[in-house]
Amino acid sequence: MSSQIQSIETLLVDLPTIRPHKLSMATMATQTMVIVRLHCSDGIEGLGEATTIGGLSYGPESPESMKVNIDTWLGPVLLGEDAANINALMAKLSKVAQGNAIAKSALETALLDAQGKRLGVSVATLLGGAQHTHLPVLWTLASGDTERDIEEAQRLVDERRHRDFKLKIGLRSVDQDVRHVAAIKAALGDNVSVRVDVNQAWDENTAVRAISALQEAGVELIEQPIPAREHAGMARLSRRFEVAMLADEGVQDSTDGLTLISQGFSGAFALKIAKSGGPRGALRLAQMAQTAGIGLYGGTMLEGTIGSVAALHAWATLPAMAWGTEMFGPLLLTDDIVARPLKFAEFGVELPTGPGLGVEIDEDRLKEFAR
Ligand code: MUC
Ligand code: MG
Repeated sequence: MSSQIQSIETLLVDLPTIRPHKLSMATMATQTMVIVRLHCSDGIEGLGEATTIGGLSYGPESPESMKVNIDTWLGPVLLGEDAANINALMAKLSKVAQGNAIAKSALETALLDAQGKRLGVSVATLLGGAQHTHLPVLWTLASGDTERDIEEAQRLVDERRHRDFKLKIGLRSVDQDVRHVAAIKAALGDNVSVRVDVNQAWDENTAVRAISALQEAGVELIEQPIPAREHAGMARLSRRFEVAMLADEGVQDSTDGLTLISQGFSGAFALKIAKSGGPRGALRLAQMAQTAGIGLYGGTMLEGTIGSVAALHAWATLPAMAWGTEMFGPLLLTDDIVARPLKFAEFGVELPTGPGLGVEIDEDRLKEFAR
């Protein structure tokens, strides 16, 4: 029996963060997500999430523009179509809309969730099958205060919640940043991994100076030190240093992946379903990375539970990722809009079992936080 897409609802949801989250381009006190509810003629609902960071400061889509674009352009072309044919539906979306990767990712997630529920299988099963049910998760230290970051990290290590930490730098001077990172690494010791994310804040000369000092301090991974478009620069930095480079904003999808690989980049790619227009696009990039010997990292746009779970189903289908994942988004928020929160323990998270995403909305909470 076929099922048609009947209606697509979008809601802006604002959730406060547990503390200010300071990135080089924005300080977050709330996270805004666009929640997609896709209703099908067989009574099945698919859930999706479109989330970015800091309004328009991270990328060209804002929460408000994603809602308008789904309501006006993307959603209407799916109405009345066969809900089960995700290939055909996503091809239709690429035809009517350039870009808009995050909005497309939310719709693809909702289609996968609905189809999984229809067949009684998890999204990971739809994507070929999970190879893991527990995935490692790091934590980002971004309070802006060195002592507070050290206390936060030590508590999380003691609780066995996280043992890998990413530090957000690039807002202050290189000397201040290096002192901050080195103090944290020295305090936490050799049993934890310390990485930095510069979010494109440096030019290449500054990056060379800073990375030498960070390598000396024991940092293990340098994420997006220079602007996203500077693929050749990223390739040069990856060859110059022993410490590994991680491409994030510079590798949105497999097209960017191909450019970086052909320029001689080595290191790792941060996969994000939001950057690649959905879980399937992120897996296409992962396959290219594996072919080229590039390490994998499961990245987040600081999504809430729905978006994080969608990514986890995709990452679970891959071989163990060299750099783990950062799917901690729900833990950065004071509240949640789902009935059963994700289980974070033993330095990682458990993959929900489905059907579909395996996530259920808490309607009261959703009402409370919907704009
Ligand atoms: C980014 O650029 O990686 C991921 C973790 C975090 O704290 O910020 C994000 C965005
Ligand atoms: Mg990043």
